Amino acid sequence: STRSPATAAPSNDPPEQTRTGMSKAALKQAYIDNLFYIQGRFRDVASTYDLYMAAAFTARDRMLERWVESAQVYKTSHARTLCYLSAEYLLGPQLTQNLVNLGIAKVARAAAEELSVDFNAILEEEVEPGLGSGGLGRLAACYLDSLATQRIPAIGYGIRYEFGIFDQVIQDGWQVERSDNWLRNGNPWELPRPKISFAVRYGGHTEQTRDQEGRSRVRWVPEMVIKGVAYDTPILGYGVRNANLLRLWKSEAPESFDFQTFNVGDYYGAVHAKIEAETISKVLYPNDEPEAGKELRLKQQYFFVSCSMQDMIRLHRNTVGPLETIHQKFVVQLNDTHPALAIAELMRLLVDEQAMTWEQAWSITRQTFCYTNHTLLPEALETWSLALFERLLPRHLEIIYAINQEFLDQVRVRFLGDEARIARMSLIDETHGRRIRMAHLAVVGSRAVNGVAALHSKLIKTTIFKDFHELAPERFHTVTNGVTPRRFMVVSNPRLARLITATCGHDRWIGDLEYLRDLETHADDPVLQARWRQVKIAAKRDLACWLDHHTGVPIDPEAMFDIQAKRLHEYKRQHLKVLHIIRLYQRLKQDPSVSMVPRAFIFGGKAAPGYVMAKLMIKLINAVGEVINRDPQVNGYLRVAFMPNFNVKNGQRLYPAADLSEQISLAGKEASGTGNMKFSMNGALTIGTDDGANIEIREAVGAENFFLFGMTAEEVQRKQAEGYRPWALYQGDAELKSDIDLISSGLFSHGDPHLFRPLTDHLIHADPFMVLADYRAYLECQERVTEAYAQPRRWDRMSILNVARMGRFSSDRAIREYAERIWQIEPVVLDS
Ligand code: TH1
Repeated sequence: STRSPATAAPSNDPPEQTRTGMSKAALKQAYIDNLFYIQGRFRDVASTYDLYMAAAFTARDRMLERWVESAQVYKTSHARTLCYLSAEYLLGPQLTQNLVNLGIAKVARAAAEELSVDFNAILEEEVEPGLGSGGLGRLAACYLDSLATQRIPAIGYGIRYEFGIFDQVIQDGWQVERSDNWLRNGNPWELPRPKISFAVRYGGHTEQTRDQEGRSRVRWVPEMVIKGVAYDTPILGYGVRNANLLRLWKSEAPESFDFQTFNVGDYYGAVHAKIEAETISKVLYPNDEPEAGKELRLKQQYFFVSCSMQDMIRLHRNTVGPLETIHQKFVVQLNDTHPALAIAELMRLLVDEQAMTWEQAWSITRQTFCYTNHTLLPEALETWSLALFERLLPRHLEIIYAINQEFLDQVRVRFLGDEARIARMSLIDETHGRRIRMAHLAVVGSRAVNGVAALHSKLIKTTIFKDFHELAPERFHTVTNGVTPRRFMVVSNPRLARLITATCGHDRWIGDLEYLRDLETHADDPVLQARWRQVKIAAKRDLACWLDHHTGVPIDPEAMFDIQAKRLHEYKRQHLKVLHIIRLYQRLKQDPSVSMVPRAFIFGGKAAPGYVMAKLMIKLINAVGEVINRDPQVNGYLRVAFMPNFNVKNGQRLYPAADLSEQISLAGKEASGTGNMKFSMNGALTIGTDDGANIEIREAVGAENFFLFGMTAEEVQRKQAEGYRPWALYQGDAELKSDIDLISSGLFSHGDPHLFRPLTDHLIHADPFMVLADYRAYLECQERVTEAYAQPRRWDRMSILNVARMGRFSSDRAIREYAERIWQIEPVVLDS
């Protein structure tokens, strides 16, 4: 029998249920057991870390039960399965999320507290796996949650980076990067699978050979072979018993030593080979929109894609059988072009290793893949130099040539004699010194291509993929991004979740966000409005307290919390926000008697370590904050704080506390945005441009409940075609000029007029993201915001309606659209 090792009261549950029972008594027992048998501790000597681990294992045991059950049902059901390939997953803290999806968040907390465990303290102990850089990685995590919730059998494939996105600290106003050693204390959520491992090859050359039947074949003789080992993390759905799998690959040397090398005495060389293998999954590239050409990045991409495709073939063999049907069993979704090499790799596996004909392999491959594009920014479109590619993946280059030749032959027939078109569509770019265009490979090898918001999907069809759209319009789709309300409402804003549930009289909205509409009829109810305010102010108080503690900037919770939190990038225009702050500052300085709605400006976000301008923008924000926060003439009205290390955990502190959400990218540049959704779901109003998903959010919540400003994407295109001259705008607007001049005067840089010159000069002379062109419209729109905020009842109504109408932006809706329109995958219901 399972006797307790410690002192917990004996449980009343029948013994066979205590192991993973959900009652408070069972949870207490399990907690004590795990503390004892896994951490080797008893209550009195356990550290907060031990207590966290025991809680995590208590949750995990219960997750595994569902996981095994799902695996069994999926195996026998012949259900189609989605393989989601993504180089990034930004999961965030796991414990609360998993307790919510298990349906035991409340009782687990109660159980812990009866054992005198401070639950909030153990939550603070948790480190998050930062295996992504921004919206794209977080989107992948939201989709995992919704795939399970929508009962879609799915495997997420990716890389188990040993170091995720760097930790950001702010020193003297500058960003400083610290490495993220997230595995330091162990990871209770993953299960290593040493027996699930595959060889991955690099370099060398190819040879023509013949098989037994005399058919010609290609043999790849690599220069280096490494091993990928699977680490599995279970992913639960909400309100269902389905559990899916996140499988991340870690790179290792095939043997701990190359003994041949060792025996001839090259001990150092042998160890070096091991280190080289382990380097591949060592660290995440921290750029949100990548810089191209890094060899290790290409190695990483091929590494995880090769392991994943080999694993998919193995799973198909184990369950279904004939390889010819693999496209009926699996759909592979490519999260941007980072995994696009999977197309060439599947071809190689089918043709070279499984001896399939090229025609059949191509037909299967073309039916297997779907590709999501996430950006139009030219510098983010991945290309690889042919020379590098050939050196690392000689066989894949041959395959890509063959795909390209066949494809261009088709184009030639359709568009006779249009050589310019052929050159534009080729998988090889000959204009910038021969490079492989990964986006073209992804489009040619996929049966469906989609953008991530309506505007974005329209733009890809008229710009980067115009020729492809003309060739095969039926392959282009749109699926607007979504975010999971479990994490971004229930987990991060429990007070609001409780109020919504009480107001609606049910909590069905958590599993089907359209039910938030039940709030609409209460939008003018003064009782709800008063409670709504209380919930908001409580979240603001929490955030103010955190910011005071971590930045030393005291903020009045009564002030309007005006927040911009996202990666630092010129196209996202954090500097436009800064110009607004400087304008208000100058207005107050010029007329100290002027009265204002007090505002706290809060920023958060990381800059790519090599992006000099973005780092200078962080310094500018902090420098302006330093002057304003210190000046008693203005700091009753204005405060500026920069939250260090914006990640999922810290984001969860921001979204509930925002009154105003800043979504001010240049129209046409932000493919979708997802932070915009997270803020709005938590009752913030949006000030935003006509860009990405902002457009659809505005449609959903109503134009009267959204602060729109600035040029449209079309106006941007027109202005740029006419020749944009920021200098003229600078000269023509006295306030704009004086705001920029104040930066270059040295006021914010202890008298140094040079510090921010690169930034101000760039704005005045180039301004590629047209900050100056939208400046006036932005200021005017902010006046309307102030006016609305000064009328609390009106503001509350707008805030309630924003939440009530956000149902469409649940990732559940997005996943249902993918499943129905793109994947043709049916849910698998697990009963009991
Ligand atoms: C982001 C887009 O910028 C953002 O608008 C969108 O909401 C999000 O993806 C999810 O669709 C992107 N992140 C990356 C990251 C890399 C490369 C391209 C993009 S686009 C590394």
